[in-house]
Amino acid sequence: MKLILAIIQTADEADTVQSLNKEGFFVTKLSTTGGFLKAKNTTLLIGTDNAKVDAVIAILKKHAGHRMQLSPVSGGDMRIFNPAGANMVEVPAGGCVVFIVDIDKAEKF
Ligand code: 2BA
Repeated sequence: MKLILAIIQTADEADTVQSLNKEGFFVTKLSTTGGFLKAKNTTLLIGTDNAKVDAVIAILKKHAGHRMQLSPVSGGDMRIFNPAGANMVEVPAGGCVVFIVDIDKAEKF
């Protein structure tokens, strides 16, 4: 068994946890703070079988990994035209730091 500790952006928490739960994974959420930037983040604790670690990583990558996403802007040179009518700009989002730890034994009482 493994314990996966995933530090994610709090904005990505809802989608990530919902997707993990939907796939049958148990998750504990901790409200945490980065020691360097002092910004709030979220740490997920996920205990799972060794064979399912890659499935968890795939979900974390999809919902919490580094990506570019469109965000509305009111002006500036970086504006691009969006067919939906709004002025949008691509901004970096997400980011996930993962630690995977061997667990000798896990029990529930
Ligand atoms: P990341 O490396 O993507 O780390 C994002 C957050 O993940 C960190 O927030 C921290 O909460 C956690 N984290 C990352 N690596 C960790 C580790 N080895 N052990 C425990 N927790 C870890 P922050 O500490 O606020 O860092 C925010 C960003 O600032 C980092 O992004 C990195 O780009 C930079 N950074 C952090 N510490 C640094 C340092 N000592 N020197 C230079 N840059 C640093």
